Amino acid sequence: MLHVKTIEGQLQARNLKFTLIASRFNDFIVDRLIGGAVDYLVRHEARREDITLIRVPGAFEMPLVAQKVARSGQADAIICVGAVIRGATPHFDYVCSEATKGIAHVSLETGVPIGFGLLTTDTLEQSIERAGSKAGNKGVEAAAAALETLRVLQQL
Ligand code: INI
Repeated sequence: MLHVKTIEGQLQARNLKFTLIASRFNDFIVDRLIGGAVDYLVRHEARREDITLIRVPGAFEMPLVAQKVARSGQADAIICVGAVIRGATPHFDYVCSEATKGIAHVSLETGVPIGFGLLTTDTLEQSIERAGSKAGNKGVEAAAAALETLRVLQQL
């Protein structure tokens, strides 16, 4: 292991404010992602009253709402959770692409870290696997990434 000055984020969420942005589309999957994210933050000492949940219709609407939250200063970090599942038409590709690009753009434009917990899967089964079953819970991963990134940014 190289001995160099290393900056890394401590996973301590005390006194931090988080906003979760969650889509209603595929809500039975998304509810599991929300549960995972909230559970992670609370286990890392966030207070429940410091976690706000905003519901949006679908993944496409996430970037605009994230932009308003980020610009308002009401959240130290944002976590987007949703599920886009491929159907018979190209609609899936447009929704995924715009949601992903938009969320990345908002984070870069505002400097607010955004955990990306948007499932983009070919099948319903793949989404279920990533929402608290055999492939983990993407909501937990997104909350962890948002917290760690915020803690890194605070040191730069
Ligand atoms: N939105 C999702 O979040 N997941 C999906 O799987 C999905 N599909 O498949 O259509 C979806 N579409 C809705 C879209 O995000 C917008 O809410 C809608 O187009 C209205 O603007």
